[in-house]
Parts: sequence; C-alpha cells; structure tokens
Amino acid sequence: MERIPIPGAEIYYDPRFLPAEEATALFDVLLAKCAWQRRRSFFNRPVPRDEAYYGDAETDYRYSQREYRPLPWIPELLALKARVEKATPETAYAHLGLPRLGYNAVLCNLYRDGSDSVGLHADAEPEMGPVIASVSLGAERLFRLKRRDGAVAFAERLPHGSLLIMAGETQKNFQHEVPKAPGITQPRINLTFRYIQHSQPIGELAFQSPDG
Ligand SMILES: O=C(O)CCC(=O)C(=O)O
Repeated sequence: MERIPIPGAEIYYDPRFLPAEEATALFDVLLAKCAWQRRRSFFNRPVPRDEAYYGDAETDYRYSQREYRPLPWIPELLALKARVEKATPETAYAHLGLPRLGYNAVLCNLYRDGSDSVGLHADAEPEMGPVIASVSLGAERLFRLKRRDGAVAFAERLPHGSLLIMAGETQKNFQHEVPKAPGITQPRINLTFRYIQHSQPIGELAFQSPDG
C-alpha cells in the first residue's frame, strides 16, 4: 500500500485493492445480504445513509447518541476482514507501539445515491482503536480529510474496490466526510473496519511488556 504524505496524518491507500469483478460481486452480495437500517440522529432526523454493523461480541459502542450493537459476522465480511488485515502495513501499529490488533468489527454504510452522505466527523470514540480501514464499492464518491482548522488535506473520489487506511494521529488531527453529490444516481457501499475494546483504553496497550 502507498503511504500518502500528509503532515500530522498517517494514510495508506490502494486504489486497486480488489479486482473490479470481485468488487462487483461483493457489492451485489452485501447490498442484498446486509441488514440495512436507517437510524435516526440526535435530533430525531433520519441519518442520510443506511447502516449495518457486524462484529465480535462486545464490540458495541455509542456514537452521536446512537447505539451500535454488532450482528454476527457474515462469511463475506469475515473473509474480507482477513484480507484487509493482511494488507494493513505493520508500520500502522508499530508507529503507535501497538501489537498488530487487526479488526473486530465493521460498520457498513450504504449511500443510495448522491443525496446520501456522511458529515464531517472523526472516528475517535475512546473504545475505538486508532487504525481504521475503509473499503469502497460501487459509485465513486468524494472522500475529504480536513484539518481541524478546516483546510482540506486529502480529497479523492474513492474508486470501486479501493482500500484506504487511517492510522497514527489522523483521528486526533483531522476529520473526514463524504459530502452530498447531486448528479450521482448510483449506490455506493463503504465498509469501515475497526478495532473496539472496552476493558482497557487502547493507548494503554502500547508499551506493555510481553508478560503483562
Ligand atoms: O463512506 C466513507 O468513505 C466514510 C465512512 C465514515 O466516515 C464512517 O463510517 O465513519
């Protein structure tokens, strides 16, 4: 994977992670199989995308007053998780002094067309690990990474089958978004693999000796 040089961020990107045919087959399966749900936001307005959350037991978390409880993994997501883990560079963990934690949950987002979006946010809940891997399938949509002062540091129309990894201090120093895109009529699925741990803040996993 290529590292994108952005001061203060650690971004790895492979625009051709999955071959097109495989990405299309996966898109079709997930569109049909995932338990898509349109949740309501804090203000009781529908969130502008459908979501489905899968993971190991005890990977539940709260975001913006919404409760995410994992559904049991489906085989296609589990198989993709293994490939994403393999593709995640060792340095993503080594730079943080962390062992190779991998991923234990995935948030699936379905953007039906350009009227669906995700607003500017960081994936920085205390129980969330700092390495987050995002696979895109279907229509290309603009993904923007902005510094906390609003300056755009990375803007890319993420292609069908691409993999983008955010690591290091990215969530602390930046926010990201997929803005509305009038004119896009085709759907997009995004799969965001995460590592959730409740028992011990992730930062405290660093610098531990092997025997505890
Ligand atoms: O759809 C994307 O590319 C980003 C999704 C996202 O930001 C999230 O799930 O937190």
